[in-house]
Amino acid sequence: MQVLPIPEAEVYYDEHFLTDAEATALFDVLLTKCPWERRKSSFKYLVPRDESYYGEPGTHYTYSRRQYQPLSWIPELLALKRRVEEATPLSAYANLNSPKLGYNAALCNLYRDGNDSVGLHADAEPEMGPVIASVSLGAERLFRIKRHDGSVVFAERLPNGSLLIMAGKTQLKFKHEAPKEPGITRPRINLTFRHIEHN
Ligand SMILES: O=C(O)CCC(=O)C(=O)O
Repeated sequence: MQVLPIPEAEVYYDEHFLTDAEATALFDVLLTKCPWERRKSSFKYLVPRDESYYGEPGTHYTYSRRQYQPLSWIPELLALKRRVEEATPLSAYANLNSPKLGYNAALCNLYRDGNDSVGLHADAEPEMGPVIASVSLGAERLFRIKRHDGSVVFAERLPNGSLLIMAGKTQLKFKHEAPKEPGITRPRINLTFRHIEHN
């Protein structure tokens, strides 16, 4: 796991977290097992990707006026969550003066092809912890992290089986996106593990 040298951010990256074979097998299972849903955004347009949301009871949250109610973990996601927790460096929590909390929910995104995307945003809802771990499966897609002035600090195609963890003040000081890439015809699944806590 490498720490990316981005001043004011805290981003960890492992391009080969899962083997290609593991990642492809997981992709195939999730593609058929998750109840993918294309939901409406706050402006009544369809969000340009399909989603499924899993987690422990009580991990519901609202984003962009969409309510997310967790489905019960399926074994494949629970096993992956445990591996992601093991791979998450202790420093991600130590730097926050926090014990290692782990993850209690996962948002799954399915980008059916390059016309699907997620726009520039930060995951900074008050109930969402600052350590967010993102596993990519399937087609390689561009992932960018930008400062609020628009300057790009990270732009890489996240490969099948990679793990990228955003921690510290990354959600407060930066935004991230997976832009449209019309030439891409293959699907990609992205899983973001989060820690949701309501006070
Ligand atoms: O697909 C990705 O790599 C990013 C997903 C994302 O930003 C999110 O779920 O909040």
